[in-house]
Amino acid sequence: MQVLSRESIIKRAIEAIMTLNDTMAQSVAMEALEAGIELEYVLEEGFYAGIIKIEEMFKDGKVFLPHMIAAAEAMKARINTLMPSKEATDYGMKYKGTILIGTIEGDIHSIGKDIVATSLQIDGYEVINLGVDVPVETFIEKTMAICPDVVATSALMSITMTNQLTLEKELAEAGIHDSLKTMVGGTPLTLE
Ligand code: B12
Repeated sequence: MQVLSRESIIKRAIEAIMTLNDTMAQSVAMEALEAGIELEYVLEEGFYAGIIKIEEMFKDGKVFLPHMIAAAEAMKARINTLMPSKEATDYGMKYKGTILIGTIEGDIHSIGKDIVATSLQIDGYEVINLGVDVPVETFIEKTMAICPDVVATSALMSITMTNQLTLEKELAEAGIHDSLKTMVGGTPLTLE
């Protein structure tokens, strides 16, 4: 098999995500391993860079929702196949901690949350994704059972954003807030 250069592999990884070509994404991943390129580099500079480009195009109205969803799904599938593999460990992926993530109660938006989950996986975290419309009580129960390093929530609506605050309070009331960090995100939130 011909060993391709770093540049051409990264270019093809970006193209695979942008054109929603899962077969191409699979072969790029295998080519990268064959060429001895670190998996983390391919994930970050290739697949993740592809999804960022799609997100920008979506914001600019150049691609539409189905494309955004399909690209996010393609990247998630590819990363899920690669991450638990022996190759991932062999090629230097380091475990940095466990993150519990979900879209907060009352909110079914998943695309941004899944992109964040995948990018954290790429960065070496074990990510437990609880899905969407996750009740505050479920976050509390899972936190007690799993003891994650971080509890992360997403909210895309101003009305559901308040449930992120409820979770903060309930984690504190349950006496477990001090043992972890929380992370909140989603469009209605300010950087602050
Ligand atoms: C796609 C979409 C939907 C899809 C969701 C499909 C899916 N599987 O997710 C569908 C059609 C189902 C939908 C439904 C609804 N939607 Co909607 N939807 C959108 C839309 C068009 C895009 C959101 C999106 O996916 N963006 C792309 C992703 C990549 O960006 P993102 O989500 O912002 O995520 C990024 C950051 O925010 C951040 N981030 C996100 N989460 C987290 C978490 C952490 C921890 C961190 C660190 C960062 C982070 O990182 C992400 C990656 O960069 C927005 C409008 C818009 N253009 O934003 C409206 C929007 C969010 N929806 C809205 C509404 C009102 C609804 C509905 C109530 C409509 C209705 N009347 O039925 C329902 C919601 C029902 C419910 N109970 O949740 C409103 C919310 C208004 C508000 N501010 O409250 C918006 C803003 C549209 C509008 N202008 O009115 N929606």
